[in-house]
Amino acid sequence: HVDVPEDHPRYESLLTRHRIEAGVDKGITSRQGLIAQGRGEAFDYLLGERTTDSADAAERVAVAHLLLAEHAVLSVNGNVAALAPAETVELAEATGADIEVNLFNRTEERMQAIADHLREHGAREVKGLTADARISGLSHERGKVDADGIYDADVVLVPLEDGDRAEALAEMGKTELVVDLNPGSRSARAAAVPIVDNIVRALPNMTKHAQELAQEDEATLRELVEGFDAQAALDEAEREIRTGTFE
Ligand code: PTJ
Repeated sequence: HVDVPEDHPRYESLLTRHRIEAGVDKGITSRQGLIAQGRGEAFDYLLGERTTDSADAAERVAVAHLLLAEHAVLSVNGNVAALAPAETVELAEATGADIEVNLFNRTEERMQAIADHLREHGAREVKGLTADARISGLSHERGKVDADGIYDADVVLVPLEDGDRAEALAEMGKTELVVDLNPGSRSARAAAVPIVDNIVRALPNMTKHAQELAQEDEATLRELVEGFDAQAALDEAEREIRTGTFE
């Protein structure tokens, strides 16, 4: 139970914080996830806790990638599972992507708890538990993935990812879509499409774009993808942070 007054200026942020706490209690989120959330909140505050125009544009391009993919996978960690389980399932349905649990601090208990949690929120198939392939360039535990999941994917959405793993996935030649509130993070810089937005806003907005873009032909989607400039998106996010007015 949460008692957050709806007129509190940080209402959404306090609710989000509570979801992460509940995730830790349920064995879904790691304790490090609490620290990651705090970092994210600081950037979100500086961005005005809204989806900027440039983040919205990046979300639309990311969806075009997911729709054009041979095999798209949405990677889920302990923070994403706690914050937006149903929203993850909805985006997967809208784009035909697979869902794979992929943890930075992998434990079998947390893998299982997250897979169960996603199924409770409507996921039909959850990958990640087989762990019969490796991301090259990472230590054993950190590199575990499914052969018919992330290993095989051409396009991967990795929200709130650790920098080393984001770089290793990019080096494997995958088109990486990263959601990260810090435009200076190595993950955001390694991405083909950096999305500087809160995961709780990014996922539903991407599903909305997917519903629109599903009507478009392949040429239109390719044009969207080719017109995107990752560096310009990062620069724009930085500019928003520097010039924002804070409440
Ligand atoms: O569940 P696991 O074991 O896979 O671990 C997940 C965490 C997030 C703990 C792990 O990947 C980690 O330690 O990540 P980092 O290195 O702290 O990076 C997380 C990044 O996500 C930081 O740049 C944060 O600013 C950003 N971030 C945090 N919360 C959000 C966010 N970005 C978008 N939305 C958020 N809600």
